[in-house]
Parts: sequence; C-alpha cells; structure tokens
Amino acid sequence: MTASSQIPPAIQIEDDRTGVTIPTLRRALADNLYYVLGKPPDGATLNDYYLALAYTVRDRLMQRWMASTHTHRLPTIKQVIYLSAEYLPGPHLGNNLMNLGLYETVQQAVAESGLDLATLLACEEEPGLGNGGLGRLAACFMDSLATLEIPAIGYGIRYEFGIFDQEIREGWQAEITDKWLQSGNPWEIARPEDAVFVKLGGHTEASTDETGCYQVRWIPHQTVKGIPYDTPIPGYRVNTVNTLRLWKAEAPESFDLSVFNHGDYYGAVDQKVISENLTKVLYPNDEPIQGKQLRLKQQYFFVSCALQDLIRTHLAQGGRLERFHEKFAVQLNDTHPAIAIPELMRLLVDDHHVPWDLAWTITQQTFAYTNHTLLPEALEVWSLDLLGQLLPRHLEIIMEINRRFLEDVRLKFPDNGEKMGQLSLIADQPFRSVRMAYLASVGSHAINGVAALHSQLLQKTVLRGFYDLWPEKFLNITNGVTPRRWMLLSNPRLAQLITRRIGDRWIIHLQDLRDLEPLAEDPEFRAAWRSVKQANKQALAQRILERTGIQVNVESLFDVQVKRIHEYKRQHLNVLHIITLYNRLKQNPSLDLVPRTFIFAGKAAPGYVQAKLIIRLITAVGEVINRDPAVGDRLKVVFLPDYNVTNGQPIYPAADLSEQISTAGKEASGTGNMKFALNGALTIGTLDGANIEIREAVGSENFFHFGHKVEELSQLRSQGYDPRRYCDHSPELNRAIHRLESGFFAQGNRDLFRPLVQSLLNDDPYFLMADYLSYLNCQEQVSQAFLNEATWIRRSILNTARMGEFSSDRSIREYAHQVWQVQSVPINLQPYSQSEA
Ligand code: B1H
Repeated sequence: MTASSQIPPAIQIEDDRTGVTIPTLRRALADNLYYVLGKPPDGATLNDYYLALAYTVRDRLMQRWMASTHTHRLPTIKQVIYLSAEYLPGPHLGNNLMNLGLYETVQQAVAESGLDLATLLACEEEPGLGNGGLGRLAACFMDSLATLEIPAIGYGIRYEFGIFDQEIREGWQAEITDKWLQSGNPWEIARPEDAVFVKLGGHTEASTDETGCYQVRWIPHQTVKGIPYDTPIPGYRVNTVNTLRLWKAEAPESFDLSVFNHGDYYGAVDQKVISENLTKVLYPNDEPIQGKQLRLKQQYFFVSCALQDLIRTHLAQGGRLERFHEKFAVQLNDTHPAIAIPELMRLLVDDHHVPWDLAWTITQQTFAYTNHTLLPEALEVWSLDLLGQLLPRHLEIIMEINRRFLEDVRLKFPDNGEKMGQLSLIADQPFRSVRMAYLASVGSHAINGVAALHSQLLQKTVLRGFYDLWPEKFLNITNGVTPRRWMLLSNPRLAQLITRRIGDRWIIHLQDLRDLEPLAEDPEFRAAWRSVKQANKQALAQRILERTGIQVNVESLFDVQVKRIHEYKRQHLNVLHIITLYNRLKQNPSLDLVPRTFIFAGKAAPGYVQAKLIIRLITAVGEVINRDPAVGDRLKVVFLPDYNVTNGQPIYPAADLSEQISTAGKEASGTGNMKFALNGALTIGTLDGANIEIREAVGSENFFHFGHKVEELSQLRSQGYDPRRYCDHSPELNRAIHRLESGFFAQGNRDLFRPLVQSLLNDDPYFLMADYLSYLNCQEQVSQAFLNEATWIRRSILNTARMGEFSSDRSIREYAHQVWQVQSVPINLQPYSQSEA
C-alpha cells in the first residue's frame, strides 16, 4: 500500500478494545477466533482465520459507522438514497483495510501470527449481486459517496444466489450456483427489529369515509416480511461509513401461525418457501424478462421495503412528510426500481392521507432517474395483466398518473392525438403494458444518461417526446470508476510508483495524475513504468498458467477484452481479427508478426444461445492456435473463466491494449474502458459510449479508433445494408469467414458455428462486416506502435495522466450538485468511553 498506513490523528479514537497496534490487532484476531467463531487456534481453518480477521476489521469500523448513522438521521441533513436491483462491491476485506489505513499494519500483525494476508484475502467470496457494469457502477458510487462524506444509503436485494459462477467445460460455459453465503458473511448485520411488511396481489376496495374523503384500501392476497441486512461502506481515510441495506424476504410469522392453528402445518411451510423464493436468485440480463412475475415481485419488494424504511425513520425523527424530498434524494438506477414512483404515491395518499397533488409534488421532487441502455430488448415494460394481478393498487395509480399527464400534454399540444399516443405511459403493442422508462421520466425531476453520446441519443430517440416537453430535466453525467479499488488496491506497484513521484493526493483528487505528464519524457521514469507493467503481466501470466494451463509470452502484446459476452460488444469481431492473423501466418510461416496474447473473459446469460456460442468460438480458436507448432508463441488465445470483480482486479493492470469495440450507439458508457486506460493500457475502440470522451481526454494520438459512427450506421441501414458485399470486397474477410464455415476450428463439424456465420452473412445487426476492414487496419497500427517501446510507454503514461476526470468521485460530485443538492457532512467522533453512556 502506498500512502501512510497510520490513521490520521484527528480520527484516532481507538482504545484497548479497538486498537490498531500490532499487539492489539493480534489479540483481537485471537479473541474473535476463540469467542466469536468458537475455534481453538489449532482447530481453525483458513476460512476461520479469514472470518476472525474480518470481524477484527469490522470492529474497527463500528464507532465510525454508528456515528455516521446517528448524524445522517438528523432531520436537517439531506441523504442520498440509491435504489439499485444490483450491487457488485467485490471483496470487502482488502478494501476496508485500505480505506481505514490499516493494510500494512494488519499485514504485519497477521504475519506475526504465522499467517499470510494474501491467503486470507483469497478466502473471501465476493457478493455477486449484479450482472455487470450497472451493478459495479452502484458499488463505485457507494465508495465515492462515502469518501466524499456524503450521507447515503444504498438499498437493494440480498439475493441468496448471486450471478452464477462460470466454469469452462469442453470449451463451453457451464453455470454453477453461486453459494456466496455458505461459509458465512462477516460483513453484514441482520436487523430483524427493522423488518417491514410488503403486500402482494389481491384487490382494492374504494369507499368514502365519514368526512366525505375518497379512500382506497388494498386487500392483498399475500404479505411477505422484509428483513434488512446492513453492510458498512467506509470512505477512504474519512470517518464517514455509509450503509448498504439489502432486504431478504421471509414469511411473516403471524401468517404461519394462523395456518398452523388450523392444523395445516405443511401449508404453513409452503407459504414460507414461497415467500423466501422472492429473494432467492438474481436474474441474469440479456434474457427476455417478459412475463417474469418473480422479477417484478423482487423489484417491488425491495423498493417498498426501502420507502417504508425511509418514511418510518423520517417520522420517528419528527420529520414531516411534506418535507420528505428535503430529507431524501432518491436515485433510480435504471427502471428496475421505477415502481417506487407509484409506491411512494400509494404510501403518501392511501396510508398517510396526503392529498394527491401534494403527494405528486413530493414524489417528483424526490426521484431522479438514470437511464443505462437504449437497447430495445432491455427497456422494461410490464403487461397490465401481470401488473394488475400483482399490484392492483399500483396499476390504478399509474393509470391516474397517466391520465393527468396526458391531460397536460393535451393542453400543450391541442388536437394532437398522435402525440398523446407517443407519450402515453401505456403501450398498446404488442400487448397493453406500462413503459417503465416513461413512468420513471414523468415521476422524476432529473433524467440522465451515463456518457455524452448516450445522453444525446436518449434525448433524440427513446425519450425524445419527454425531452421536447421538459428539456430542463435532462442532463448527462458520465460514469466513473473508483481509483481506490481500481488502482490503489488492484495495482499497488503502479500506485506506489506514482505516489513516489507526485505524492498521494491523486487517490482522492484523481486529476492530480496530470502531474505525471512531464514524466512521460523522462527515460528513467519510463523504464520504471515499463517494469511495473512487466511485473503485472508476469503475475497475470502465472494466473493464466494456473487456471488454463496455457503458457503465455510476457513480451507479447497483451490484448484484452473482458466484459459480459454480447453480440453488440462484438467479441466475435476480435475473433475475426485473430483468425485473420492466423491465416496470414499459415500462408507465410516466416511472417514477421508482432506477438500477441489475446485474453478474453466474461459471462454469457444462460439462455443467450448466440453469446454462449461466441464463448465456444473463442475456446475453439484457442485450441487450434495455441497448439499449432507453426504459430509458436507468436499468438495465444486465452479464455479466463469466471470473470468477476475478484478475477478482474489482476487483469486491468496487466493489459497493454484494451478492446472497446461495441457497435457505435449500443454501449451506453462502458466502465471497463476507464479501468484499462487508468492503468496505462492503450485503447482500440469505436466512437461509442464513454470511449469518445476518453479519446478526447487522452488525446486522439494516444487512442486507436476505428469503425463507423452512429450516423454512418443509420445511413448504411437506410440504404439497405448488405453484409455479404464486404466479403466480396475483402479476400481476408472472406477467408476468415470460410475458416469458420469449413469446420476447421470445430474438428470438421460444419454445423457448430453455422448460426454465427449465418447471422453475420444474412443480417449482421451489429455491423461486424462493415467495421472489419477498419478494425484490421487499426490493429495493424497498434502492432506497429507496439514495436516502438519508448513511444508506447510514453503513450501509456499519458493515458494514465489524463484519465483523472473518469473518477467516480467526479460523477458523484456532479450528481450531488446538479441532481441531489446534497453537501458533505464530516463525522465527528468521540472516544468509545464517552459515547457509551
Ligand atoms: C447496463 C444494463 C442492464 N445498461 C438490464 N443496462 C438488466 C439492463 O437485469 N437486467 O435486466 C441489468 C443491467 N446494464 C450497463 O450500465 C451499460 O450496458 C454499460 O454501458 C454502462 O457502462 C453500465 C453503467 O452505466
């Protein structure tokens, strides 16, 4: 670890129970092992030691956590509420040690107890409570919120099984259940005393009460209980510790009992099983979600738990509901939690008797919505049938919101029936359904995209009608990544080198990396930079060998594409390049080719057949190329299984080249692109998502761009795109496609990759054929550039030096000022002995 390992004196509140000296840490480790886990030192497993260490660290967060929670509840303090169906925080232990400034001390304490910190860190099962970028973004944002001392709670779902673990069996993806809770989760604290009840199904009854007031009662078919589990999220070297509060569904005891009293014991158990199924498993994305009632249940469940929790604490603090939006700024992470809008309306109007108009003002002032995708298949719609069955009252509320909204539209655009149909929250085709992105837009005071291009396209396409109505609601906030996890923790060698030269302020002010720019001209610094990269490549090569048996050449160019497998991300375009290089080698065995190691990793949704076939394609091409003696170690193709936060951490620091090659207009932002460039990889990329801004920041001379732009693709499309034409015009493309068709990579089986080939030749919806030549030429430039080591390293340094704006701290500052109107709140600590009373 780079910066000082001591906690700054201003926050030194440790006493003999929570001390951070080596003797007190060793004592705490032994005590936790014995008294919390009930294990004698000689009978303890490595996992026991990991748990004991985790408790030791958690204990040292506790005073800060409680002080933060206490302060954040004060009615005068505005809090950010992040609602997200996904979180991918990665393993907590190393991160918490780093943020507390205890990494080195604990490393030594553990060593003196005869253990190895790295071994204990490796015991932690990461919470895989998300699919990819969207969940990881939520985790980076939680880190930045705490580091910026912004009061925040992240609400989500405590899935019992997160994203599946991936194994590669005979070249194919196999999915294994993720039993992340099996060996115990030392970071969470269950709070059954804060449980809430959530209603589902049934019907509504309207009546007029004694005062003549119209009232609606919802008589549910089922009630489930939500139990919160809290995880501390400490900021970097500050006292703020925010909370990640995840909800688990259980059966309410009273219900069990009533059935039990009627003698139906097994019926009661069934009820319990049905309730607990609700938070059992994370849904993978890239699969049709249509008609998945359980997913809507999950969304409603956690959102209702969260809002009930907020209303309860607000009222308990003496807050008034008219001021709800002054206490809480609630961010919707995509539409997955958008049902929060009618739910807050229901809670205010039905349960707390707030008049509709006031409730609507509060709701709109409370919520803001972030859109993360324009892909039509990922835009959520819920059929009125399904919604009405599960949430009858919410359907009524949505209809009323829509009625009032369309009334406003009519006043603005009289005699424009078409406009009303376009803007209606209810779609008629292909079946009557609620457009959740529209609901989120109408119910929020701010709507943002996650990169400049994406925000522009959002305003021009999916939400065009709403942009025309309320341009002032729209803004762009480009994503970012936390430099704590994605540099300091995962690339300690580079972090150390940087800190030695420019000090350590860059960790919290990433723009300081600019100070590295002049050093790009310094041959000595370049040599140091190169040795860090080589050491990181060596370390990754070791892991590759252990996990795949493939020996790679660390002098070769590490060309890396790691992300979810999806046709729009075009891993198969990368493969077409590999096949082309291979063909050239076969044609001319003495070809002077810049050696490359192609590294892939990523999961495919279990039901996404084409994506799984892309994985098979990568492994198949690897099997042939890696074994071909004519290739030697000039080309290697590696598929690293089970890509997740843990396995990603050693990859970014070792990359020379970052592949960001999505079809223009399809990748909303990307965040892996940021991690690579920050760690000194050069990018080959399309003008898509945040690539455009990265290129502007690092300089176009330090970024390899290729491919058609968004407008060029729509032109191609409107002219009647014919992918076969590109084969006719490029002999190399033709040969590459032919290799695939011929069964050459499939032991003669011509059927295996036929679906991929057919898709490319017939529709090619992601324009691989159109971008192939440009990609190939660009890769040739990459190879030439890699030959000149000094200028490559220089460009690598400049990439890192100019990536400062892609810190999630910058994103969060923009949300704080432009959307949430929240301030930092430093946390004052008192020694435990004084706060005890
Ligand atoms: C992103 C999703 C997503 N956009 C549906 N949309 C899901 C959609 O479970 N589902 O149904 C889950 C996730 N994820 C990603 O968000 C974008 O593709 C990236 O480009 C972007 O960087 C990331 C964070 O903004």
